[in-house]
Amino acid sequence: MNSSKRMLTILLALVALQWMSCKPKGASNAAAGGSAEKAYVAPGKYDEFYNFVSGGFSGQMSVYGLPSGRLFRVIPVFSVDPEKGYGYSEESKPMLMTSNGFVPWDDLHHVSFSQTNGEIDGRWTFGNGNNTPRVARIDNKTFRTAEIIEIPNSAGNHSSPFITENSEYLVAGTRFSIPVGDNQDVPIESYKDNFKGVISFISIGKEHGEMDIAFQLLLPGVNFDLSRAGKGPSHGWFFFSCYNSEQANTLLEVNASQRDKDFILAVNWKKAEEYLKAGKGVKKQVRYAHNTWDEKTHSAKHEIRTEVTVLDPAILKDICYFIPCPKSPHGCDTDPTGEYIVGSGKLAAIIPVFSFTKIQKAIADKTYDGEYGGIPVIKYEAALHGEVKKPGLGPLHTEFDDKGNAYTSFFVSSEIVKWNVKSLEVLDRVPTYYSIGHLSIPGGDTRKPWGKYVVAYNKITKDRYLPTGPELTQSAQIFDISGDKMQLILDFPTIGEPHYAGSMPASLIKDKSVKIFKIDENQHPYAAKGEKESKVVREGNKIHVYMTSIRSHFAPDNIEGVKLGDEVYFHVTNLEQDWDVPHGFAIKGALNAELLIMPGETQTLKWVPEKVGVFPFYCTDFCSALHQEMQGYLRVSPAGSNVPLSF
Ligand code: K7E
Ligand code: RUQ
Ligand code: CUA
Repeated sequence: MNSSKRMLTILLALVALQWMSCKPKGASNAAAGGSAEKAYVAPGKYDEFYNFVSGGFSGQMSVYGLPSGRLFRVIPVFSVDPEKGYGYSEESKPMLMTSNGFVPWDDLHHVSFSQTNGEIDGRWTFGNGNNTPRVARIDNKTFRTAEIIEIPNSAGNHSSPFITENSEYLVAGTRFSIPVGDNQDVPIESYKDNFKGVISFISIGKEHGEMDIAFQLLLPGVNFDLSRAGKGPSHGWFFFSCYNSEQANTLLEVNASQRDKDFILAVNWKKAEEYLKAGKGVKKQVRYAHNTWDEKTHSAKHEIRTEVTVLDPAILKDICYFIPCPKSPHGCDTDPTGEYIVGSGKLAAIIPVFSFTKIQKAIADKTYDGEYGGIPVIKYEAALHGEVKKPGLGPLHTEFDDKGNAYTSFFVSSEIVKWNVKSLEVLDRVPTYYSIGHLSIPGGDTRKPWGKYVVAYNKITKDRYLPTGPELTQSAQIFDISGDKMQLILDFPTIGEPHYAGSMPASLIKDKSVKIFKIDENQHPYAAKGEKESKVVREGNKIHVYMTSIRSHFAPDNIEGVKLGDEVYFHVTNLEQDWDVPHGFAIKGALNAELLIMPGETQTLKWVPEKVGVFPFYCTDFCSALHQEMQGYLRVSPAGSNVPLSF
């Protein structure tokens, strides 16, 4: 073992040790008296902020109130959700289609909000799928997934869905470099020759938010980790952290973290746009899914797209620049002024802060330290504003308040450290319970933060709650940051693993929230817009049940004449026109989940009976005093029997 390998092994062992005993010493781990009031929102009162939290490997997003920590909704995004029939109804299944078919799970790490002039505008929330590379758009008026786009030439869409200040683009940077192009069956050992790191710029429609892959950048085989757009003076640029600049394909020989410095990649996307206009892009044949939800037909449409335009920054020299950044950078965050870019090396003992002005000067003067994969490397000192010295162990992510301060999460030393962006002076530190990953301040990644709270999203819960067997909930903690000192005011459990989260003032969304879907506007092809339109129609072996639900019955509720070999489609229209009166639908033995149908909506459950008999169905959501009576029967007869269709 050479000495640098030995050092690294020791460092990794230390990190592991810290992981096991990460309870900060000498700190009081309960909210101090009086501070709990700050998180108290009286019954019937509204929270000040909506907090959208990624669900990690649950594949979902959840919505909490701040500062109360009350859970309002779990939004199904990349994973099926039987509670809402998402991924079970015929209408929602296409949302989860990919170029590999139906993929009902993903790993959702980050959220971002649409912006106008660098401020949150409240229209859409985006989330990334880290496994089968995808990005989803949630419509904040309905709190539903409205669109999912798959990312070709990519694997592990981690550096996503970070967004530019007028929602021109959001990005998707591959976590794993992979072989790109026609021949992908190559030896893994040929990594350095064949593997590429690809970043996608996804345009967002001004009016309706629809996503489209505008272009991709073909880059050396590093791993892209996180990113942030420039803002204000640095608008037009995007910054990405990357690790594994060794381009190692195994960690077993501790190859991937040998270099003293990895990189931040600075991308001049305005320049990329110019090249694109000038026809410098190369069209590549690929296959990726694009799925959209239509609110009028209450259905998703799945299509496969087949082309992307690729730009090569090793040829088009002035799009991309690497900046050295110490030891395995993770977070890469730009401050509200747009001048400072904060890198966080997971194994580094300092936080480097880069200056956009200095980066521009270094590019103008060509203050380079050679090239990496054909891309200029700016000299570290030439780009550096300064380093925060001895801030803590294992810096991960940084958010900002509206007073020029930064808040960095430290996984290993399990704390949040507050420091001043200009002076780089450490101002305060507070322990987290335990081992914080991301952190979030409302608007803390934009030009307009609301510096009232910082929320820690912790990886380990340990002794914070009553034990629940081997697995404990993951957890968030809210700190009041309105004063000089950060103050813990609340813990709350999360759904799945919370990675990044965002918060916005409730006023941006709450009055725009859709209450019902108007039944007259329902364009679902199998809608029954009144009980009189309810019917059962046979088309070959397909039985279409045009069913209505209203408190407290289904129509029709007795169906006969279905035969073995038939496929039954229950198209259930909820006729209610009051806010929050869903009806559910389930039938005995269906190899499926339920439906949950909101007022004015039609949803379809497909059922292929496998046995002769009489099968009860019922409403699954308590809807009135006669909810329990909301039921019916369907009779299945042998194939070839002459029971006539009746309802
Ligand atoms: Cu959890 Cu953003 Cu995937 Cu850092 S990443 S902790
Ligand atoms: S019934 S109100 Cu199913 Cu006891 Cu619920
Ligand atoms: Cu409808 Cu219960």
